[in-house]
Formats: sequence, C-alpha cells, structure tokens
Amino acid sequence: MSRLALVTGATSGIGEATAIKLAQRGCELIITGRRQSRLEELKKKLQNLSQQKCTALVFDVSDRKEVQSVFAKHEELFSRVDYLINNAGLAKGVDPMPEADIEDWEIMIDTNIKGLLYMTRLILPGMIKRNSGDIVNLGSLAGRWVYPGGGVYCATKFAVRALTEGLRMDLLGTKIRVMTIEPGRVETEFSLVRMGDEAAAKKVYEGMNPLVAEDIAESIVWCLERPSHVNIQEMVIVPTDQASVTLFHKQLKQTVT
Ligand code: NDP
Ligand code: 8X3
Repeated sequence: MSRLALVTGATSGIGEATAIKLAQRGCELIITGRRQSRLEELKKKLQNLSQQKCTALVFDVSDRKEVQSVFAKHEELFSRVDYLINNAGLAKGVDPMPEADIEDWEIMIDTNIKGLLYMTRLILPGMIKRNSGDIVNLGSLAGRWVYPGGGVYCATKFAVRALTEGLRMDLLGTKIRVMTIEPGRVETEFSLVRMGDEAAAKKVYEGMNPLVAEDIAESIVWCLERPSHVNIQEMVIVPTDQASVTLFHKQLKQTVT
C-alpha cells in the first residue's frame, strides 16, 4: 500500500534527498518550502520516480496564519499523511550572543521550534483518528552540545529534542511513532544560509569528509521502515571525521612553493 509522506523544507539538502528516497519507494508526496521554482522541478522528478501524485505547497512554516490557511485548503490531503518529516530549519549567524542580531534569533526560533510545532499540531488529528503515523523531527548534534556562537541555534535543537520526547509521552498508547534524527556536519546549503557567504560556507567543510544529505535521508527511511512495534527514538549520525560538536579531523592543504 502506498504511503503519503509530507516533507517540509524539500527545496534542498536533507529534505530534498529524503523526498527522493521516499519517492523511490513509491510514496505519494507533499513537498513544501518557500522557493516555488525548486519545488516545481522536484515535483516532476518525484512523480516520475514514484508514479504517484506529488503536491508542492509553497509556504513559510514559521508563519502560523499561512500554515493554517494552507491546511484549511488541503484538509483531506493532510488528514491522510502517514509520514511527517519536520525537516525545514536553519541557522542564522555565528556571532557571540552580546553582538548577535536579534532578528536572526527570531528567525531560528520561529522556524525551528514554532514551525515544527504548527506542522505537527495540524497533522496530528488525522494520525490520531487513524491511530497510525510516523513523525520524524530533524534535531542536530547541536541539540546535545553547545558551541560558541551557536547558543540560540543549539537552543532550538535542544527544544526539538524536548518536543520529540514530550510528544512521544503524550501519544503513548497510540500507534504513532515519534523520532528525532540528530546529524553532525552535513554538507548542504545550511552553512551558506547561515553565513550568507559562499567562501565562508565552503570553509566549514574544507579538509574533512562531511556527511551528505543522502546519508541522512537513508537513515530516515530506514527508521520509517522498521516494523510498527519498533521505534528508533533518537539517532545520532556524524561524519567519521567528527568526534564532538566542536572537534573535527581536518587535513589542511599544503601549498609547496
Ligand atoms: P538546507 O539549507 O539545505 O535546507 C533547509 C530547508 O529548509 C530548505 O528546503 C528551506 O527551503 C527550508 N526552510 C528553511 N526555512 C523555512 C521556512 N521558514 N519555511 C519553509 N521552509 C523553510 O539545510 P539542511 O538540509 O542541512 O537542513 C535541514 C534540517 O537539518 C534543518 O532542520 C537543519 O537544522 C538540520 N540539520 C542540518 C545539519 C547540517 O549540518 N546541514 C546538521 C544537523 C541538523 P526554502 O528556503 O525554500 O524555504
Ligand atoms: C547543524 C550542525 O554543528 O553545524 O545542526 O551546528 S552544526
């Protein structure tokens, strides 16, 4: 039987790779993001892969009214969601807290915490009614350890871990599984979005072998495909070149003159 998966933040990185893997398994998909042209491109690709319908919805997960209005327009579709992949998220800035831009804090908190909550709250009634469904929240290694300049981003990912745990408790006794995937460094558009500078973003991954989006997508799909009595509550995945949130093995290029 074909499943219906909703992947937020499918316009790049982990979300896009996860949508592709789910389509390869024959899932019907709902993909979301703010960049319409990317969503439309991906929609065509996913329909070809899955031979199933794909619905592309452009909205900002951090805008509560917008989220509610999209849900109101697609109530029947959303009531059938089997897999909710709460992936949309971002970091903004690396400045120490005394100098950081408050606007950046608000964007991270509104997207990573409130956006995830809005999506979950609206999808849950359908899952509860059918007594089935899986929710995968994208946490981070930054939801377990903090690093300088990352306090607020880390706080949002600590929140994702708490929300995942809390929801699991509130749903105990149902067949709905709630899990969090906590990656270390994955080379996506994440650092470009965070720093707004190609060269600085590239430097984050320089000299090491980071994870790629497909590594995480594969793990998400593996978790979803466990038998229904098995819930992988938390999965921490890091590159072999990363030992902690701040400790990396990097081979720096040497120039011989
Ligand atoms: P990308 O920047 O490549 O992708 C982020 C996705 O989130 C995009 O599709 C973007 O779409 C979407 N998004 C961001 N803000 C919003 C918003 N307000 N409304 C709707 N969609 C939004 O990064 P990743 O793939 O790396 O990140 C995916 C998730 O994984 C995030 O939650 C991130 O925190 C987490 N993560 C990433 C790690 C990494 O090292 N890359 C490590 C650990 C966790 P659009 O811009 O079109 O709206
Ligand atoms: C992203 C991982 O360590 O770059 O969640 O903050 S990190």
